[in-house]
Amino acid sequence: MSVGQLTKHRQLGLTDEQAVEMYRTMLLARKFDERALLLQRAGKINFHVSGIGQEAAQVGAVFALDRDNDYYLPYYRDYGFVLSVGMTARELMLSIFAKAEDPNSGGRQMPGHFGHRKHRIVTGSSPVTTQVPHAVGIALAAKMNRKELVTFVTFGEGSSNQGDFHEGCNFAGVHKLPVILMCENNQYSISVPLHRQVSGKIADRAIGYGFPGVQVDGNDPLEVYRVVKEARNRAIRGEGPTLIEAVMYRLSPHSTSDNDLAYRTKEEVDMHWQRDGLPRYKAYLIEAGIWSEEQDAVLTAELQREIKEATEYGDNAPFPEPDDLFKHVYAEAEGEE
Ligand SMILES: Cc1ncc(C[n+]2csc(CCOP(=O)(O)OP(=O)(O)O)c2C)c(N)n1
Ligand SMILES: [Mg+2]
Repeated sequence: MSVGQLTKHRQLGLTDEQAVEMYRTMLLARKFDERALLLQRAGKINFHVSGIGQEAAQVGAVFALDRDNDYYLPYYRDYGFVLSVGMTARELMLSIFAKAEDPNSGGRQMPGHFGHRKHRIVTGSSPVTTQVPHAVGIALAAKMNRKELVTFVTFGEGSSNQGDFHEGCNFAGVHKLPVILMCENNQYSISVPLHRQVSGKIADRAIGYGFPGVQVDGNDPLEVYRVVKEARNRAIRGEGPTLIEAVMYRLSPHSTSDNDLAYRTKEEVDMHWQRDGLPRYKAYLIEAGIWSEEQDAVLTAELQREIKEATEYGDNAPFPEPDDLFKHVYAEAEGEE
């Protein structure tokens, strides 16, 4: 690596501490995910949708945003995303164990349906890409109220064929709204490979709506940071939306209910493990002289403890009361709590 490449994070305006913090968050997301898969196999939780292989883009993107003001509309694989915004491993565990204290939905929603009022993480719905028009609407409100913020929304490449995506893009383009749309292109929509989903480039779709579309290496957190930062600056200047296509690979099966080797080969999956963004970024930090194998061992042990404590907390926490079933679903009659 050249000297320039070794100080890339500094050139982008990140301190050494922030660059390491990004790595810590990526690793925490990975450890959470691995534990969730184990818990599902052990019969402790019912279901898990893994985000393994997508952490680099998720974390790189959120670090480029304003975590005190921006609005966040993640999709179901976004553990690295929501941990970067400020959710904790304990909160994610409460969600997968479906416990009353789960901040996402009080244990009522399927896991992966993130929502956290304090962090402005906006709760989503199960039909894919419905979060895009929501993000566009919040961006419209921000523009009307002259608030200096952006909305950041993610979705899969398969989902970008849904009408909601196109309607949202068109409206956002016409009204030059401060919204950043990031497609996590992981090459599959359940069992359907990319070439059977779209014939063009996802990023090029932005041209049709009159705003820039950028393709970026989704395994490189610093590149994703760079393009999201640029997109945010554009949005704040009043120049409107940006579509970002982060190219990555879904290293896990679609969900714990999926047998991926029915439609892809082990060789293909193994090849993509070689491009995993997590060890690649660790190697960058070590070569840049701001990280070491010794520090990495200490961090790994610390995160294992954090995950263990979060798991025990989630496992032991009480389930929601049956009487709470309709809370936040129907309006309550006057006089009722
Ligand atoms: C409108 C709608 N159609 C179908 C589904 C079922 N479904 C859930 S996830 C998914 C695949 C989406 O693929 P992609 O957008 O590429 O995201 P990925 O799962 O690969 O991250 C489908 C078809 C759904 N939730 N909503
Ligand atoms: Mg996909």
